[in-house]
Amino acid sequence: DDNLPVVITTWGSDGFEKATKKAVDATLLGGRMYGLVEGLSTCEALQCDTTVGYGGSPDENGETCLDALVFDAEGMRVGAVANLHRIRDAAKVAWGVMNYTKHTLLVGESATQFAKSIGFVEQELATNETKSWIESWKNGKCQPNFWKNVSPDPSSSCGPYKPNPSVYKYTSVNEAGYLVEKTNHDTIGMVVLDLEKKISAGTSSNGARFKIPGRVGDSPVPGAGAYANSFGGAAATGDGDVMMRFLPSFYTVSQMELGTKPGKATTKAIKRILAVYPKFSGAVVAMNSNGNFGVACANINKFGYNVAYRNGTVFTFKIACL
Ligand code: SD4
Repeated sequence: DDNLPVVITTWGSDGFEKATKKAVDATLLGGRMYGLVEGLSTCEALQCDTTVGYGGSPDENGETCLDALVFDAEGMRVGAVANLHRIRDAAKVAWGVMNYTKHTLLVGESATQFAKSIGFVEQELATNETKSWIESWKNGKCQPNFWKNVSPDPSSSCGPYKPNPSVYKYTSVNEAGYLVEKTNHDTIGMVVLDLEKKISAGTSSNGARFKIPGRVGDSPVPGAGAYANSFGGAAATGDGDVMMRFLPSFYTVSQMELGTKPGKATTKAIKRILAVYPKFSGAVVAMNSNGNFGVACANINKFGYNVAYRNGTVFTFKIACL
């Protein structure tokens, strides 16, 4: 097929587009896993919308930690890292977990030690920007932290903290009780179909702003952030604390396996979540082994995604959400 490889990714802004194109080029050179990892790494290096890679989503302590997942449908080989500290290349470390271990998911400081053992170098993930965010956020002191769902202690002069709405444009509270930042763009989720019509899928993310330290999102969880098998692949973005309760990527791929078209499969996956959490915000992108793709989203004002082909074209679509 002259169009192969084909790559689909979440979010329609510049860095994500570049990552999508890079994934196609790298897949041509080195196959679907190389393409996937190079694509995800491109977003990490470009700090796509500051939601991928270093310099984004500081936790309560001001530290940025990374989540990533890589999934090869061939042989169902999977590697992931969660809450990775001080290492910028989360997708490559996830690939290392897949290639060099029999494990699937490594977490926290231990994931950092593993990364160092295979040659990655520790670097600070905070930037002047994230330091200023955390300072502004702390200035909303003595108010409830929405991630904690607790009341403030009026006698305390500092935390638990709350984001400063005027700074961060937080506009609503989602069904799980968390603040939703309507203007934010998120996680890169990617599905690659290579020259042999084999599929890889994966994610890279720095998670959620001002999260409780140790929080892990959906992105590194197989079946939640991404999933792939010989029938198709899917990847998700959005409110990971809610999404990981529904395994939307697994659900979407399972639907495609039953013969459902990608668009319908993603819609069903999103609707299952909306049935319980009507204000949930997120999206699923999917592609089947024929190269047909589909996308569904909820409560995002025009969700963007990218599709890139072998001839170098990248299409960025914006769609209305449920
Ligand atoms: C997470 N799903 O950590 C990721 C990030 C994201 O909206 O896409 N946030 O929850």
